[in-house]
Amino acid sequence: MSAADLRFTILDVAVMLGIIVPTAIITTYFLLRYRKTNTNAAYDPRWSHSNLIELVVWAIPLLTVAMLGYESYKGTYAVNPYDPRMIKTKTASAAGPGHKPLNVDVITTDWQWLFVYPKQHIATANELVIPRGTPVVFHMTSATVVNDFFIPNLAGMIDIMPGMRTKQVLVADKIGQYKGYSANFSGAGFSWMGFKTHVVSAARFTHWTQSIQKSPRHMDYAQFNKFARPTTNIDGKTYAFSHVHARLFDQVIKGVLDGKVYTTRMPPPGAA
Ligand SMILES: [Cu+2]
Repeated sequence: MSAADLRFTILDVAVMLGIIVPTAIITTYFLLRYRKTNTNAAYDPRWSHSNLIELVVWAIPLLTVAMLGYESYKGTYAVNPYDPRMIKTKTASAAGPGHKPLNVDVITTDWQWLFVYPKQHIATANELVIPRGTPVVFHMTSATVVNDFFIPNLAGMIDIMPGMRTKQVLVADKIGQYKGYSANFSGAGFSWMGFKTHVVSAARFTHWTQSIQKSPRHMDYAQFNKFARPTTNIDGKTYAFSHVHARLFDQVIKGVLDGKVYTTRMPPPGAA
């Protein structure tokens, strides 16, 4: 990730210089050569076309667009989460052979994030913890409307659709805390629909999963139906669950396909 960032920064600067430097040189040359006091320049009132100028003003933008187009094309395929080669190369380059990717099911509600670690039987709300150098495969769905999974410094935007599955893959190089949020406006609680992403060492991650496995809060489908009721201003609040039902993700999808709607109980009219 950081190597790619550096490469693209260098490319960006090179492309900008490729436009600015020739423009500055040509502008200076024209100002000097065609100034009023220069009597050496030929006077040509019937001039209308120059192949050299055409070449310069077309070649630079065409080369720029071609180069950026090629890089975008390559970049798009390099981060395709549906390409199995991507996981394999990431696994091999990250933690060495034999290191299996970590699966995380992401379920969005109005307006919270539930991260289920199916193998560890744990889940967290509004907080994601992942080990450094391990490929993480996200399977994502929404219990309500379309949301958009986005951790700007780790993973690109991926739409999460109700009743459907989408995927994202990432490997985090650096230990630290990263901001994640939904990039799709989805109503009243949207402003607080953020989540912290903690990238920790593999040892700390194991320790963390073990401590969450002792959490007194459990998460099954009945519990999820309470959790998924619309709630606003959960800013900063995180929850951890143990004994998470293994097929919760599929149950949520089935619920949406069956037309399940999560409603908030409204106070009766006139009540303060
Ligand atoms: Cu989107």
